[in-house]
Amino acid sequence: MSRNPAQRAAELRAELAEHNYRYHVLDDASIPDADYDALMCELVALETEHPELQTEDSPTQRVGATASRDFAEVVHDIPMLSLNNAFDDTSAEDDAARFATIGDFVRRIENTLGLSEPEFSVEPKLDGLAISLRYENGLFVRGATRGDGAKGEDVTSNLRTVKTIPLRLRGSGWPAQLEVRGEVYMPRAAFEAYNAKARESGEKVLANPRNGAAGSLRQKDAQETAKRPLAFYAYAVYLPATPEQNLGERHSAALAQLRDWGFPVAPEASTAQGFAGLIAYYRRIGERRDHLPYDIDGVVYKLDDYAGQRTMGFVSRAPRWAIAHKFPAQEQSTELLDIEIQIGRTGAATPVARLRPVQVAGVTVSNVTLHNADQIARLDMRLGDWVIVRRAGDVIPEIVKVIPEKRPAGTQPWQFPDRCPVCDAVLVRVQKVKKQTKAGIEYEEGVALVCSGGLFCPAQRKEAIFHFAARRAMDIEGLGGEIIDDMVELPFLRDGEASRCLRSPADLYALRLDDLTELRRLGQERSGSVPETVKKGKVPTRWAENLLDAIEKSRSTTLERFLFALGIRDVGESTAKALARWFGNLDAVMAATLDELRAIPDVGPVVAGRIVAFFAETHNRDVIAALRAAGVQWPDAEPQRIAQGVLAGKTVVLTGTLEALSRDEAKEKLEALGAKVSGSVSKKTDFVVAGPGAGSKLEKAAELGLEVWDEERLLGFLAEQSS
Ligand code: 9MJ
Repeated sequence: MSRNPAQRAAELRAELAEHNYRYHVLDDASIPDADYDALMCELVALETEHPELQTEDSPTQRVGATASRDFAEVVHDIPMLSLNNAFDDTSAEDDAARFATIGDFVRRIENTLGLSEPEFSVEPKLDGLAISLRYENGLFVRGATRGDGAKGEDVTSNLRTVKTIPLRLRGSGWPAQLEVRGEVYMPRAAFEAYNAKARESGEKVLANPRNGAAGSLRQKDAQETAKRPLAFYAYAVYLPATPEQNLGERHSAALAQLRDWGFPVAPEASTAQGFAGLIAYYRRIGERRDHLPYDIDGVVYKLDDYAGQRTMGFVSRAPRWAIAHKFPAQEQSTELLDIEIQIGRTGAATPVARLRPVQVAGVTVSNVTLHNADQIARLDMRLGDWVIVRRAGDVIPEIVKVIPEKRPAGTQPWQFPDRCPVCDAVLVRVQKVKKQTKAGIEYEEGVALVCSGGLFCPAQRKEAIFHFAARRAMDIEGLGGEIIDDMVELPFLRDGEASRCLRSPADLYALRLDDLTELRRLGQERSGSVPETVKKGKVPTRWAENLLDAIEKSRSTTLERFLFALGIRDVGESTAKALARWFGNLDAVMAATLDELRAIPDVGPVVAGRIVAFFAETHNRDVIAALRAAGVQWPDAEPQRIAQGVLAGKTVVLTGTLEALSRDEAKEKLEALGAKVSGSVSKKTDFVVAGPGAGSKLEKAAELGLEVWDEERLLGFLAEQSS
């Protein structure tokens, strides 16, 4: 930053002009509003201190950016005002200090007009696009954007598509010429619905409702605008024929009149008395902000009495009789310091952004959970980047975008690590199931990564041991959640000279009575509930003996229970049973290849992948070896490789396009029923499933006289099997 005020002012002017252009002309804000406001404040302060630095083209001297060339220019007969903004000093101790700017605003009016506690029209400050509507003899004739306040763009045909803008005024008594101003906005629900549809059809989604409104109004094709769910609220009215006059005497009454003529006015618009009334309104609307059907970024106070407004007049281009009181910003920019991977209890790897702490809507944010690797790639987040953090109301903070202009040199795209940061096992990619219906499985967007070190990863230890001990797994009675918590957190286990926590299920089989009494002692000490009897040296050992018995009993088990107890992702009891039957012994299961596993009727490709990844981890194999060494055993059996599905022994060929199912899904389902799905038609084929566009395979099937199913028949058949 340059020290020289003239240089700094020039820098600020250039920077603000660029942001202005991007925001108003390109509808692509490059920095959050709060950053823009801060730059503007700095420039205003510099120019106030050094008036000689003020230039004609300074952004402090106008309202917006120049109009884009795509639309005809409209000169506003009555300039479109901008409002001065008031921001809270959130570090202030009391309301007077926190709302000092509002206090000054009210006092100035009171002093100038010799009033106390004047009446204000109070309105929500919509976050949309300001426009001006001209009516002649009750008919809508022209609509324009604000542009720079003096000149805007003629967007009449686009505005005609906005359903809440009256094309003809209702009632009577309107002046021959009327200019109504207000905000075009996109209601939140409409924005969500629009984006959901756009996402589905692969079209571009809108960044936020404000961008949505601005972009929609700038469409060159009004039919395009008509597709966007825009709405309008009126908040000002002028008489172009007699610009020195107002409509009636009070602004609140003029708004009521506009309502009668058919204009929508925000239902939250009201009146309030004096400073206290304004602050009460600000708080009331602030509380309702997240529940309003539209986005607002503050409230607006306007002296209600028009005569008073005329007396107060203007400074620069902003009125002295009105002010916008902004809510603390919901978006802030900050630096992305790191992306760390957290491993959850079940092994799910979640990336978390570590940020330089920043205040967002009144709360300090330093960590933001990211959805998945795809989100990081889509936003192209890189370490050292400046990012925009958004926190709206109760919503969890999120990173909405990277500021490309602020990217330091030499950054690299972020790569999801291959290995678990806690235990170094391989992270495997999985698709999370959103819902499962008869028609098939619906997956969540993007892939998730999961640590495959289930048996030994410290992050997953509790869950792994809990599952291992479960009734339907190793059935260790008495080994429940709280004891497991203590076991993996307290150093109760004597290991040579030192003591340590339980690390894996294999450790269970080495436990001795005094380990468990030590565990009980440490647990009671931690919770501060050591009974008197224990203090006196009497340790009850009954529960410990029972637990040791239960552990002992679990040593003799079955292969299917043992396989289930390992906690391999997606290997439930029935898959464990299928594996046990198919292979007969553990070594064969551990050595099985993907293809061998996929031959089992109950095992699809995803589950097969999980099994292979699990046994590929040396640490998992070590824990299994330790369990066996500790005497955990089961009877082996002869492999029983009989496919049991209804399609066992049948060969099926899929051809053409299927609509309700993908090819892979159809294949998986048929295989689950025991079928072998083959790529080519031969005499051995039992039947062919053909969708539209089927070619030579269908011909061949006809030649061989094979049975041919359409997709409907397949779906019917599958539904029958699963019902
Ligand atoms: C918004 N944005 O909701 C004004 N505004 O009045 C309201 N803007 C305004 N009033 C004069 N409610 C200039 C701008």
